[in-house]
Amino acid sequence: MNALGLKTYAKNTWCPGCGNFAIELAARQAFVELVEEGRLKIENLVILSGIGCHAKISDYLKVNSFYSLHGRVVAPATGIKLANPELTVVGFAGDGDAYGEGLDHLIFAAKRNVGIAMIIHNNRVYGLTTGQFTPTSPRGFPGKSTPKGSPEDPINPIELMLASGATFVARAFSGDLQHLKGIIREAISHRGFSIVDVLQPCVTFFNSWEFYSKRVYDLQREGHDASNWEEAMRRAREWDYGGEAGRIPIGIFYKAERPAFEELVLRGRKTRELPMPDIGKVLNEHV
Ligand SMILES: Cc1ncc(C[n+]2csc(CCOP(=O)(O)OP(=O)(O)O)c2C)c(N)n1
Ligand code: SF4
Ligand SMILES: [Mg+2]
Repeated sequence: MNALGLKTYAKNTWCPGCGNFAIELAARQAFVELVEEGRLKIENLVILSGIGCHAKISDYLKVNSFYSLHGRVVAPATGIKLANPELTVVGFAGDGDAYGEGLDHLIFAAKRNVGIAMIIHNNRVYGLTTGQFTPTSPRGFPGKSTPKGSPEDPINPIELMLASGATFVARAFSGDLQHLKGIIREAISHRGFSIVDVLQPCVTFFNSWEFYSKRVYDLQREGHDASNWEEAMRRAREWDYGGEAGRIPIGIFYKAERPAFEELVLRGRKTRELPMPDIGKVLNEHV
């Protein structure tokens, strides 16, 4: 299999220079490598996306896909994983999508350790709806809905995911393709819930290429111990997603082994082997 084989014929409408291109390419290369290594069956892969510029990845990748609603990637991803735990389920979501509208789903998936990988296209802006602020926009961000500058401080999704019990928490930068691909591979291969916050410049509404390029450094190259939760939290606090920054860590903050939600719920059984209620009877009794 080659990476070009996983491209569709859909016309790509992302703006030239958008960080989404690198995320799509890195994911496609990661899928192909995992297939070639015998660690993934392409027919068992399901991707999901929300609504936004990022979501067009479902149009561009020739794999099983589900185009969901804004903020609703995690819920159907969880349902798909529970319905057939043999599937590899990868959700692609925007920052407005995952950290705003759908935040509660994300927190509960982390808490439960549902076996899905979430890749967040974090451009820190609503791209598709032309430039409103999101939960990760810095204070003072002059978006369309905040022309005088957002008065709010951003949330730090790395801290939030660590506090929610996520067993794989990473950050990548779409300006470092090889590193991003490696992190996506690790996230997909992880047992349980994994999240990768990808710093993705939106060249049209929040061009952060230079800001990130000058500041990112690789946690793993600096010997970070990803099994140490307290140390992960300390590294997460090196940058708060504000406008000012010294260095910005990328790589795996935290990784732990815990049984996945579907293993605990299904206990080795396939969903179709579980006793199913007679839906007609239930409806007749309650409607
Ligand atoms: C339930 C719902 N709320 C709001 C919208 C309108 N809407 C569509 S895309 C979008 C913003 C997308 O931003 P983000 O999730 O950050 O994705 P990006 O476009 O930046 O990739 C919004 C608010 C919608 N389609 N559905
Ligand atoms: S508006 Fe921003 S996020 Fe959307 S395609 Fe253009 S550069 Fe990318
Ligand atoms: Mg966005």
